Amino acid sequence: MRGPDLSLYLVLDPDLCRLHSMVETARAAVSGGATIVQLRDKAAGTEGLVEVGRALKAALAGSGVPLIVNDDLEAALAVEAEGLHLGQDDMPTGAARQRIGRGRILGLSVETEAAARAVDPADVDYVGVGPVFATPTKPDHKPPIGFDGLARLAAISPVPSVAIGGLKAAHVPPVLDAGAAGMAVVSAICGQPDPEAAARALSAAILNWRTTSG
Ligand code: TZP
Ligand code: MG
Repeated sequence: MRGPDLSLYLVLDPDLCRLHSMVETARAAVSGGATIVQLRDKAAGTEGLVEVGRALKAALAGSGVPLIVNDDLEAALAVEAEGLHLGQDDMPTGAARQRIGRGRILGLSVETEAAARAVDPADVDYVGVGPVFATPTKPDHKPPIGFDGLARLAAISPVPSVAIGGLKAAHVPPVLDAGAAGMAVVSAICGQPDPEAAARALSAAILNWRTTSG
């Protein structure tokens, strides 16, 4: 199976998305070119995730854009999301793979070289690498790794990498030059006055990089 298109990866945050709601933000971002969407709500609990996850799944139906649920395997299964994203402190990826089956996408956050080396490509489809920059969106983030760190971790990782952390449209060239398959953003889309236009600008920068350097 070919992997998902990771190039413009929207991570939804309920607080930052307040202006347009997570569902409306996702819909707008997909119209603008987002290729994959993650529901990340640390405060929701499984029931809350399932409720908004179902609404997101309905909003994305027919778009071909996969929905990934962060942290919560039970919610991902209940929503029939296309995938699950885990961090280093969440359940082991082997156990997660067993539960979600082969047909779903499994992502893993990686912040260190040791963690990148430990990724098992039999279980993990992509890694989220970062934070590239410090970001107020995730107050408890690990030390920023910069573009050099991103390049190192992307080279070590046996599966495609998505860069995350403080990234804006201007960062598309250095992110893709570093070997990442895509860029994940929260605040560059969530809470923007026009999330569709924000996604379109990011998408255009990715297309431009591909035609000039890719
Ligand atoms: N993981 C590492 S940084 C981050 C996550 C979820 C937040 C990125 O948010 P933003 O607003 O794109 O900097
Ligand atoms: Mg997690």
